[in-house]
Amino acid sequence: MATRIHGTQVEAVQGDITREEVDAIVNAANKTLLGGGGVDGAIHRAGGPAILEACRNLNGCDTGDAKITTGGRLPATYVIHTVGPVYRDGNHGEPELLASCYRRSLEVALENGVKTVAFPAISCGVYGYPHKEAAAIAVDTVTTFVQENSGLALVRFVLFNGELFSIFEQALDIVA
Ligand code: AR6
Repeated sequence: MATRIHGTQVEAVQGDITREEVDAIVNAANKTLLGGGGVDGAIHRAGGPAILEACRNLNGCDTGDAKITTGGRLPATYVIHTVGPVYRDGNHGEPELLASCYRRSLEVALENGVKTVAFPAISCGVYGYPHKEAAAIAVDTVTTFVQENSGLALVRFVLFNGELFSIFEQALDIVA
Protein backbone atom coordinates (compact mmCIF):
# COMPACT_ATOMS: atom_id res chain seq x y z
CA MET A 1 0.00 0.00 0.00
CA ALA A 2 1.50 3.31 -1.08
CA THR A 3 0.05 6.74 -1.59
CA ARG A 4 1.53 10.03 -2.72
CA ILE A 5 0.73 13.07 -0.60
CA HIS A 6 2.04 16.49 -1.63
CA GLY A 7 5.23 15.03 -3.12
CA THR A 8 5.89 12.49 -0.35
CA GLN A 9 5.41 8.76 -0.80
CA VAL A 10 3.67 7.33 2.28
CA GLU A 11 3.54 3.55 2.53
CA ALA A 12 3.28 0.52 4.80
CA VAL A 13 5.37 -2.63 4.51
CA GLN A 14 5.77 -5.73 6.65
CA GLY A 15 9.32 -6.37 7.83
CA ASP A 16 12.23 -5.72 10.18
CA ILE A 17 13.00 -2.01 10.50
CA THR A 18 16.68 -2.65 11.26
CA ARG A 19 17.14 -3.70 7.62
CA GLU A 20 15.64 -0.57 6.13
CA GLU A 21 17.84 1.31 3.69
CA VAL A 22 16.53 4.78 4.46
CA ASP A 23 18.20 7.94 5.77
CA ALA A 24 16.69 7.46 9.24
CA ILE A 25 14.77 4.81 11.14
CA VAL A 26 12.71 5.76 14.17
CA ASN A 27 13.15 3.90 17.45
CA ALA A 28 10.29 3.35 19.91
CA ALA A 29 12.48 4.01 22.93
CA ASN A 30 11.92 4.77 26.62
CA LYS A 31 12.71 7.99 28.50
CA THR A 32 16.22 6.90 29.48
CA LEU A 33 17.26 6.29 25.83
CA LEU A 34 19.56 3.63 27.24
CA GLY A 35 18.04 0.64 25.48
CA GLY A 36 15.30 -1.87 26.18
CA GLY A 37 13.41 -4.73 24.55
CA GLY A 38 11.24 -4.86 21.44
CA VAL A 39 12.25 -2.74 18.49
CA ASP A 40 14.58 -0.71 20.75
CA GLY A 41 16.61 -3.82 21.60
CA ALA A 42 16.66 -4.93 17.97
CA ILE A 43 17.96 -1.52 16.80
CA HIS A 44 20.75 -1.40 19.41
CA ARG A 45 21.76 -4.99 18.65
CA ALA A 46 21.86 -4.45 14.89
CA GLY A 47 23.46 -0.98 15.03
CA GLY A 48 26.12 -1.78 17.62
CA PRO A 49 27.54 0.21 20.56
CA ALA A 50 27.94 3.56 18.75
CA ILE A 51 24.19 4.21 19.15
CA LEU A 52 24.22 3.69 22.93
CA GLU A 53 27.36 5.82 23.23
CA ALA A 54 25.59 8.67 21.43
CA CYS A 55 22.45 8.18 23.52
CA ARG A 56 24.40 8.57 26.77
CA ASN A 57 25.07 12.22 25.87
CA LEU A 58 21.40 13.08 25.30
CA ASN A 59 20.11 13.13 28.91
CA GLY A 60 17.09 11.02 28.03
CA CYS A 61 13.98 12.16 26.19
CA ASP A 62 10.50 13.25 27.26
CA THR A 63 7.43 11.31 26.18
CA GLY A 64 6.29 12.72 22.82
CA ASP A 65 9.70 14.19 21.97
CA ALA A 66 12.43 12.87 19.64
CA LYS A 67 16.25 12.98 19.49
CA ILE A 68 18.66 11.84 16.79
CA THR A 69 21.85 9.76 16.84
CA THR A 70 24.07 7.94 14.42
CA GLY A 71 22.78 4.69 12.97
CA GLY A 72 26.05 2.95 13.79
CA ARG A 73 26.33 -0.21 11.69
CA LEU A 74 22.72 -0.04 10.47
CA PRO A 75 22.02 0.55 6.78
CA ALA A 76 20.23 3.73 7.93
CA THR A 77 22.47 6.77 8.54
CA TYR A 78 20.54 7.93 11.60
CA VAL A 79 18.28 6.66 14.35
CA ILE A 80 15.61 9.07 15.58
CA HIS A 81 14.65 8.01 19.11
CA THR A 82 11.16 8.88 20.24
CA VAL A 83 9.28 7.94 23.40
CA GLY A 84 5.69 6.86 23.00
CA PRO A 85 3.07 7.06 25.76
CA VAL A 86 2.27 4.09 27.95
CA TYR A 87 -1.42 3.44 27.23
CA ARG A 88 -3.71 3.62 30.27
CA ASP A 89 -7.26 4.37 29.12
CA GLY A 90 -6.87 6.99 26.38
CA ASN A 91 -7.83 9.82 28.75
CA HIS A 92 -4.35 10.64 29.96
CA GLY A 93 -3.09 12.53 26.94
CA GLU A 94 -2.08 9.38 25.09
CA PRO A 95 -3.46 10.41 21.64
CA GLU A 96 -1.74 13.83 21.75
CA LEU A 97 1.52 12.32 22.97
CA LEU A 98 1.49 9.61 20.29
CA ALA A 99 0.80 12.20 17.58
CA SER A 100 3.63 14.31 18.99
CA CYS A 101 6.06 11.36 18.58
CA TYR A 102 5.36 11.19 14.83
CA ARG A 103 5.42 14.98 14.38
CA ARG A 104 8.61 15.59 16.41
CA SER A 105 10.38 12.69 14.66
CA LEU A 106 9.61 14.23 11.28
CA GLU A 107 10.68 17.70 12.47
CA VAL A 108 14.00 16.28 13.67
CA ALA A 109 14.34 14.43 10.37
CA LEU A 110 13.93 17.63 8.34
CA GLU A 111 16.31 19.55 10.62
CA ASN A 112 18.96 16.96 9.79
CA GLY A 113 18.47 16.77 6.04
CA VAL A 114 16.77 13.38 6.21
CA LYS A 115 14.63 12.66 3.15
CA THR A 116 13.56 9.06 3.74
CA VAL A 117 12.23 7.82 7.11
CA ALA A 118 10.92 4.50 8.42
CA PHE A 119 8.68 4.26 11.50
CA PRO A 120 7.75 1.25 13.64
CA ALA A 121 4.33 1.13 15.30
CA ILE A 122 5.23 3.34 18.28
CA SER A 123 3.62 2.28 21.61
CA CYS A 124 2.02 -0.80 19.96
CA GLY A 125 4.13 -3.33 21.87
CA VAL A 126 4.79 -3.31 25.61
CA TYR A 127 3.31 0.20 25.91
CA GLY A 128 -0.06 -1.32 25.04
CA TYR A 129 -1.66 1.20 22.67
CA PRO A 130 -4.75 -0.24 20.90
CA HIS A 131 -3.57 -0.95 17.38
CA LYS A 132 -6.41 0.54 15.38
CA GLU A 133 -6.34 3.84 17.25
CA ALA A 134 -2.56 3.99 17.08
CA ALA A 135 -2.54 3.38 13.31
CA ALA A 136 -5.14 6.11 12.72
CA ILE A 137 -3.08 8.60 14.74
CA ALA A 138 0.15 7.59 12.97
CA VAL A 139 -1.34 7.94 9.48
CA ASP A 140 -3.24 11.18 10.26
CA THR A 141 -0.23 12.85 11.84
CA VAL A 142 2.16 11.89 9.06
CA THR A 143 -0.35 12.89 6.38
CA THR A 144 -0.91 16.31 7.94
CA PHE A 145 2.83 16.84 8.39
CA VAL A 146 3.73 16.09 4.78
CA GLN A 147 0.87 18.27 3.57
CA GLU A 148 2.31 21.18 5.56
CA ASN A 149 6.05 20.53 5.06
CA SER A 150 8.00 19.70 1.95
CA GLY A 151 11.39 17.96 1.83
CA LEU A 152 10.51 14.37 2.67
CA ALA A 153 10.58 11.92 -0.25
CA LEU A 154 9.41 8.83 1.66
CA VAL A 155 7.73 7.96 4.94
CA ARG A 156 7.42 4.20 5.40
CA PHE A 157 5.66 2.38 8.22
CA VAL A 158 7.45 -0.91 8.86
CA LEU A 159 5.26 -3.40 10.71
CA PHE A 160 6.76 -6.49 12.21
CA ASN A 161 3.64 -8.63 12.11
CA GLY A 162 0.80 -9.23 9.67
CA GLU A 163 -1.97 -8.07 11.99
CA LEU A 164 -0.48 -4.58 12.42
CA PHE A 165 0.49 -4.44 8.77
CA SER A 166 -3.11 -4.88 7.64
CA ILE A 167 -4.35 -2.35 10.21
CA PHE A 168 -1.88 0.24 8.90
CA GLU A 169 -2.81 -0.61 5.32
CA GLN A 170 -6.47 0.03 6.11
CA ALA A 171 -5.62 3.34 7.82
CA LEU A 172 -3.62 4.39 4.74
CA ASP A 173 -6.46 3.35 2.47
CA ILE A 174 -8.69 5.93 4.13
CA VAL A 175 -6.35 8.83 3.30
CA ALA A 176 -5.31 7.54 -0.16
N1 AR6 B 1 11.11 -4.03 13.22
C1 AR6 B 1 9.89 -3.43 13.20
N2 AR6 B 1 9.02 -3.48 14.24
C2 AR6 B 1 9.40 -4.19 15.34
C3 AR6 B 1 10.64 -4.83 15.43
C4 AR6 B 1 11.52 -4.73 14.31
N3 AR6 B 1 12.73 -5.32 14.30
N4 AR6 B 1 10.73 -5.45 16.65
C5 AR6 B 1 9.55 -5.21 17.29
N5 AR6 B 1 8.75 -4.44 16.49
P1 AR6 B 1 7.80 -2.12 21.33
P2 AR6 B 1 6.62 0.29 22.57
C6 AR6 B 1 7.38 -3.93 16.74
O1 AR6 B 1 7.39 -2.95 22.48
O2 AR6 B 1 5.29 -0.37 22.69
C7 AR6 B 1 11.14 -1.09 24.72
O3 AR6 B 1 11.61 -1.92 25.73
C8 AR6 B 1 6.55 -4.62 17.78
O4 AR6 B 1 5.98 -5.80 17.22
O5 AR6 B 1 9.16 -2.31 20.77
O6 AR6 B 1 6.68 1.72 22.08
C9 AR6 B 1 11.54 0.37 24.92
O7 AR6 B 1 12.81 0.49 25.53
C10 AR6 B 1 5.49 -3.55 18.05
O8 AR6 B 1 4.46 -3.61 17.07
O9 AR6 B 1 7.68 -0.52 21.66
C11 AR6 B 1 10.45 0.89 25.79
O10 AR6 B 1 10.69 0.60 27.15
C12 AR6 B 1 6.23 -2.23 17.84
O11 AR6 B 1 7.49 -2.60 17.22
C13 AR6 B 1 9.23 0.13 25.34
O12 AR6 B 1 9.72 -1.08 24.76
C14 AR6 B 1 6.54 -1.46 19.11
O13 AR6 B 1 6.72 -2.36 20.18
C15 AR6 B 1 8.47 0.88 24.26
O14 AR6 B 1 7.28 0.23 23.99
